Amino acid sequence: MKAQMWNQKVETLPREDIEQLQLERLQSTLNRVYHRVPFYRQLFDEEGIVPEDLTSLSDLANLPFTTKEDLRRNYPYGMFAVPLRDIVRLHSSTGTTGFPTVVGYTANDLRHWSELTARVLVAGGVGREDVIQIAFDYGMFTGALGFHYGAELIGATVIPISGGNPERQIRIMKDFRTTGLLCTPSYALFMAGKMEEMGVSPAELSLRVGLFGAEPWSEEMRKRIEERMGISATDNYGLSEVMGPGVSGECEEKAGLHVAEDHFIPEVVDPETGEVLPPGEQGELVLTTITKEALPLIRYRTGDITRLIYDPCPCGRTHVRMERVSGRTDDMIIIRGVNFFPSQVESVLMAIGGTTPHYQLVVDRSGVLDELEVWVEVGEEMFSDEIRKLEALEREVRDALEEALGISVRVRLVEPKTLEGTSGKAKRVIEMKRSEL
Ligand code: DLL
Repeated sequence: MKAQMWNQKVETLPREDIEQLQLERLQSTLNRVYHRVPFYRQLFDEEGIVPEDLTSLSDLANLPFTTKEDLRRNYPYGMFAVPLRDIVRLHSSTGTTGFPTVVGYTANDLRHWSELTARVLVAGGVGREDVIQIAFDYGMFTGALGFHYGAELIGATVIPISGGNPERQIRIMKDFRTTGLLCTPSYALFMAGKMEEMGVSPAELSLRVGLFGAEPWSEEMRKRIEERMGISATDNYGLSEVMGPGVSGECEEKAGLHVAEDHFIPEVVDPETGEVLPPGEQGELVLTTITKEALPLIRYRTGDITRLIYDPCPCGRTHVRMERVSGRTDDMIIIRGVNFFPSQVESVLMAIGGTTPHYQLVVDRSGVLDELEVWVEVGEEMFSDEIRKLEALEREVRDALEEALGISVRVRLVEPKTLEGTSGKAKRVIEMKRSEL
């Protein structure tokens, strides 16, 4: 069967045509930022670069990066390339460090954004007959409103329920015959648990597909969600600075997320040296926007670790795929010289029975040696069981983690409902001093 696409012509453009389009749009973006954003004018002047220097896509590698720090320094509107009267929407991200960055959109930017979320929604199996429950938080976060307008553009029925109140979410899901759920993967799993508690089986719902994203998650977590909710789940990626959701999303092949290459140019660089890596190598994703009017960004360092897959996708889309994001450069944990991401711990935990999907990593750096303690919530049945069984489970989890990570790990099994999720992004890592443990 032919894959469903929102914009077949653009999504299947031959590579040559994509690259020609990218070059033209990049040249005009460079011109615009040089003449309209003092930050870029100064940066280019310092490096002796004029926009006309860029004559091929490979010249992009010679341009300087833009970082989150640059956005912060120019807070709130310093990086905008249009006057405030042309901005029709603002969003912001608090970020992990709590200092906000502000992002703006012109009317055209919003049209493009809806087009791009429509594409990933259709790729994820959504059509005009669907009833879509958007359980991302509405507000300054880009997740809910970004998908909202794409879903309306398709003609789907939107339930703008926002995050929170899982019992109500499930009741509405049942009564309104929701067919598509949109939220963070951790919240989806949390709701799956609530459904079981409420005695609502997937067969009583009309749910068919789930579009999840906004935080890293593992293949094992996808399987758990699909099984427990009886749906097909796809991964969706984006970031507010660059636009929000819609930057890339999986198709029904579930083997990488197609990047909207007619709007963004992706590169993967070595996070240490900034060198562009050969196709297929893992590194930090760098994105350049080539259609954005309000906040164009040149070579923005996303901090997200992935690789680019240029092999043709069986779905027929020609836009390059990025592998699911394994973590952020600033989320990488280094314990006694061993580097890993929380998502690797998640893969191990999800494969073990008796635990719930809720976990947290507590990193203690106060002693001579850094220690990792993994808190895992135990299922109701298990918790009411004998202590001997709990001890066996604790050993099983510890052995599996030690084998996978190659370091010693302390495991703490915690009572059901200790680590329950919220509708926002899951907080997986806590750095603590020993006195706080
Ligand atoms: O999280 C936009 C979004 C909303 C994407 C809904 C998908 C669905 P921010 O709040 O600015 O924007 O956070 C962006 O979240 O740099 C990644 O580190 C992480 N992230 C987003 N999507 C994924 C994903 C939205 N599918 C930051 N897998 C990004 C892993 C993701 N990490």
